[in-house]
Amino acid sequence: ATVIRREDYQAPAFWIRTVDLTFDLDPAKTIVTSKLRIERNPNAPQGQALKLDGEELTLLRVLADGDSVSFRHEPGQLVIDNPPAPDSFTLEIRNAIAPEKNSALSGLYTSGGGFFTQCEAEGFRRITYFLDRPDVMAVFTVTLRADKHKYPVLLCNGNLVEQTELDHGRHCAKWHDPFPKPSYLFALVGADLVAREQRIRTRAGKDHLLQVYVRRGDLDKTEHAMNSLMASVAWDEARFGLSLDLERFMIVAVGDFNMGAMENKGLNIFNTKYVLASPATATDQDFFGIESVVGHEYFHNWTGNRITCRDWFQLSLKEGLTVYRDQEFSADMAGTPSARAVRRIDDVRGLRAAQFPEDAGAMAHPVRPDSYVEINNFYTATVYEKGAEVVRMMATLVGRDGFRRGMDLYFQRHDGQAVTCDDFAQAIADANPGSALSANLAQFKRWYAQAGTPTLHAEGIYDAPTQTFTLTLRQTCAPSPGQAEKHPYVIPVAMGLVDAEGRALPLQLEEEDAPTGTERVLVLTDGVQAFRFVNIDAEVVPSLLRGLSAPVHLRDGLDDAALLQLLNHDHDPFNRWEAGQRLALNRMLQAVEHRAAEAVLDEAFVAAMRAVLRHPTLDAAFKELVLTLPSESYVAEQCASVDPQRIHVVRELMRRQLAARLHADWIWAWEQHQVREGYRPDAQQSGRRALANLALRNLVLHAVETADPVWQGRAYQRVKDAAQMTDRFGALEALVGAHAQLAEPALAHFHALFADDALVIDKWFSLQAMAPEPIGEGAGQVLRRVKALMQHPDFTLKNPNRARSLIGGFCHGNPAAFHRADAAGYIYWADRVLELDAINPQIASRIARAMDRWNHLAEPLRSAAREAIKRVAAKPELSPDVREIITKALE
Ligand code: HT7
Ligand code: ZN
Repeated sequence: ATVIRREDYQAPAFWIRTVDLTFDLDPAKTIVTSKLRIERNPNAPQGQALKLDGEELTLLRVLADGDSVSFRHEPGQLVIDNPPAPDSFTLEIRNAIAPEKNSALSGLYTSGGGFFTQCEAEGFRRITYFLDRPDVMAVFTVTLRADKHKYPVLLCNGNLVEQTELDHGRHCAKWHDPFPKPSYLFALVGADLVAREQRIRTRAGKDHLLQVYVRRGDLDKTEHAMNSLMASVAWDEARFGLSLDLERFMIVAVGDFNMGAMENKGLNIFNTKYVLASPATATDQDFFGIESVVGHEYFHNWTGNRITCRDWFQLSLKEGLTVYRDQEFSADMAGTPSARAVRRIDDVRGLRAAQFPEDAGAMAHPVRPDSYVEINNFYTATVYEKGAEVVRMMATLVGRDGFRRGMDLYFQRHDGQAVTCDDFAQAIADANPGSALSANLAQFKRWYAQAGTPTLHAEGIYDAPTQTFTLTLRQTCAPSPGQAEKHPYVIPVAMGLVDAEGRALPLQLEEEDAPTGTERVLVLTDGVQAFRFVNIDAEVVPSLLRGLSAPVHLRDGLDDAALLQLLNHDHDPFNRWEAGQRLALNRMLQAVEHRAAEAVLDEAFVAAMRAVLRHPTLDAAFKELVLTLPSESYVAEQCASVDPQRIHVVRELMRRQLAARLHADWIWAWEQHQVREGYRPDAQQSGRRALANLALRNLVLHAVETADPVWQGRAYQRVKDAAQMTDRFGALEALVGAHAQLAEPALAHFHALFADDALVIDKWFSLQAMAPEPIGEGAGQVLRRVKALMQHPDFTLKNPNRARSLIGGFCHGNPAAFHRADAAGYIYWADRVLELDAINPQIASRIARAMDRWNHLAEPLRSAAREAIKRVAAKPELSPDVREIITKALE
């Protein structure tokens, strides 16, 4: 396999300034004619051949300045050794492609009878020969020709400049995008679609047309996507002064799509999952996902499109920054400080569930990777979510206004360019001279260069006679693949000190004249540093790393009493939640370690949970987060040698105890949190529904234990007659999660109700794939069901959403059912990876990553896992995507 290295970057020998493309669209044979205006790059070594990228193309003709020119093929490239001598020349290429055969969904492909494209990262080379790299930016003019009856809508980036009728029932549309762009932002759509339209006038006083295109019959599910788009436009203007730069901004939904959505200039293409929603078919979480992905793709218009990446190693330049922006957007949309905290907790849960394990496993890599084989494998939680944390830390170090100044400078310097992560960090620092960021910029940038999650060790000592509290902070970071030694990071530690009465103490370091408030950010730059707080008149508990101010593990040694104090009193809601999770986690880890048969929960913990649940002022959404036990995979991450079965048993037993011992409280919670007004997917209503659904899960679980039919019957009734999906699906989850007898009829009823709605049927598949394995008897039940579901008429491997729902749900989302001593889960995994790889390597390699952490499994799982990975590795004709993942797993 060819390894691409960051250090080998070279500017291209040629630029492509303009592209004139014509598509004669046909599913079996589309003809692409491309006219490229090419210029030599005077700053590159002269005399180089022109090497255009191309994959799976049938070349029909090549002309240079209208004449034939000699060319040859190298793997993946068309080489013109002697391009015309002038500094600029025109190259005309004609080639054919077969969109209907494109099951990888990269390049031009068909879905639901229409044409769609996906070009990031390297899909454009599957359309025509090109310098398919992000630092080559060209102005595109595109003519689309297709059968009018089958493909009445013909869309491309930019502005529609011409529409004409052609012979033989065909029609033609010509589009021009005035903004130079890299090929990965190219898109076209030719399909039978309808659009929701909205005209807006922005703060900047310009008029724009917003459109959301969907299949006929789905228009009633586009209101939320359109509202989210309008909110995104308004937010980016208000928060960052960034206005929409196009007359027309289009979103198109497609049912076959490899990821969530794609930010093509002016023509975003979305997985239907992130567009279509009605209260009857989508949950609050789905509504939230749409808002966040619509925001994310829209925000890319500036962070990604106007300023793009010099090379793919800089991917986090656009992705980390844009995730940070979408997280801030969602937090602002949530409204209240408490709702903001709920958003942050949710983001941190995602980071810990996906990125921390990645950073500790076979695929660990820096936010700015140093090498790759297949760039598609690097659209990772590290590049996205840890990248966003790196941007968040910069914002913490320079403050909100300072970050805005930095962003302004970034656009002033680099608008229209393809740049690096260094350029971004430099702009933020230069706009904030005197900040902790600019003082430590070179060291701060280790966050881009070093892989692995550092650990922050903290020890606080209170000295009553001198009324001082000395906090000693120390950092370590374990080696990761290829990086044996780590150097200290710059770690912003947001913190406060909380006394037994819950007072937040004024914070004054000994070298300061006066306190600076009750919350501050300490900046750890050395391996070890001590901070001495003065005038501390009582014993305090340090509340550290508030809001997870850095993506690190915290080891502060707080005992139960201290954690209870924070759970009850911390002014920071994030750390309040964190304290509750740590209390639960400690109990789970103890039970896992001591193999206690029952793992009985102590009264102090149960009482603390009850106090939160019954708290008079805390928000329902926050309560739901506190009362949800840490996930099995999060518990696994804390274990040196992982026994997923054992963790599952412990968590299930604890769930049952909380269900039993808080029974009256769950009834109260259920009754108090019913939402009777009309449906709104906002923070307040969704929080109430989330807590009511958690209560129902507990009530049904207890009912099954005690053979009480009432709550099972209530849940079943809800599956039948709930007015919206959040409650209907919540009730179905409660029955399935408790192995209630009524689960089967409920599943059947649910399927019958939504048989025609692909996105709802995806939920139906994934719920069963992720159902808890029954404890004791019945192990293997979930895998048997998953295998049976693969034979279901609704199942297909070709649709990524469907494959992810069932196979991804099982392999990634159900550790106890997947990791089995008889290796049946691993055999299933290997078979599916191989099967999927022949269809869609990107989807196969995502499933392959379910084994990233095999090395941490307890025996006999570890050996069985290695055998399964070796079996995949032994297959000679693996895609580079899967080969890279499997090779790294075995290293
Ligand atoms: N920038 C996009 C990343 C992407 C992608 C999207 C859809 C299909 C395949 C893809 N490969 C890479 C999505 C985003 O981060 O906004
Ligand atoms: Zn993105």
